[in-house]
Amino acid sequence: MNDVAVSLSQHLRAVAAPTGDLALVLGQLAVAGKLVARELARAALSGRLGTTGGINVQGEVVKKLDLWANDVMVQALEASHLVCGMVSEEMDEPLHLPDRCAQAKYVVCFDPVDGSSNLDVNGVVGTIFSIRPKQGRGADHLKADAMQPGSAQVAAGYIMYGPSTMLVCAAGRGVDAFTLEPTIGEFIRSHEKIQIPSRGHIYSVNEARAPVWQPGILRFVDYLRAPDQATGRPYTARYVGSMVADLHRTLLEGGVFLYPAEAGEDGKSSGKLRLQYEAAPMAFVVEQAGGKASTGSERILDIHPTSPHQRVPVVIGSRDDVALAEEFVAGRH
Ligand code: FBP
Repeated sequence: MNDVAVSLSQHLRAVAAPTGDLALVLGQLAVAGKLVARELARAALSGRLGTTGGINVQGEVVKKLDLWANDVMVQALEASHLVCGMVSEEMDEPLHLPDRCAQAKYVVCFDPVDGSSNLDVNGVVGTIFSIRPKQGRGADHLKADAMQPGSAQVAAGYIMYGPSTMLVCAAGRGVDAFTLEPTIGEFIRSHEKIQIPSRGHIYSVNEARAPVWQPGILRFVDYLRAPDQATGRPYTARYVGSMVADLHRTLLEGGVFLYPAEAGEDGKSSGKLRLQYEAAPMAFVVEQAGGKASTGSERILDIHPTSPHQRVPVVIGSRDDVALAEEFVAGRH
């Protein structure tokens, strides 16, 4: 442990001054994270693994823990009295809390359990969150507030449920990570002002989808795999299948994580990952750590969403690696 243990709440008091409202909302997200971590640790014993049998608005099979964690997030954010709207992967429509509107300051978009395909195999999963300021009043404004571009975020991050539970957060003054100290139930700062290396040696992508990748991405990944000592190639490959886990490694060690656009009938022409509660919050974190986050041709934080569950292609990570990917997508390399 660091010689001076800095707790999350202490850190948030400093970064989220003067009102402390943002600190309160982030504190509630931390509480939700602790509850989800506890439930994950015993889900195989408490019968919470497996599916509900339902299909969500994305057409995906819903896991019991997806819904359970969604309820925990909603309750924790409601209890802050500072959130008047929520967008979640597990809720078809944005949730509006009219009775909170008067004093509320924020709209929160979140993915309660990211990497759900890892849940039943005891793999690493995460929770992703994105906080935008409330601009207007009433239900009509909620949609507009929830549709603000990523550049409007005031804070974003994720909670990773791995060998340790870690909360990684950016609130405008760099990126810090907090590890849950289970014996005291407190998030303690373990990584301060994280800076992503400008270039890495790892690429992370589901290569089984290569046949439907757009040509520029195919050539880029081929380039990374080609041996050339002078340019530090070949890169090696790592893919957990949970964006939180793959992004966290990329943040600490550098390199590039991709979920590109795809061609063809069943191809995911806009990629798979959702802008408001997967791509934009991760882009906010990575840019605050000195990295770059693109669709392959456009800065993710500049995209104005047209729907709460909109998907975007994702190329994110070390500045030089992502810039190179954009060169390949543009056909300049
Ligand atoms: P969920 O939020 O439904 O889990 O979907 C997102 C995700 O699991 C990401 O975490 C991950 O990067 C990607 O989908 C994996 O997709 P694929 O299985 O197609 O590689």
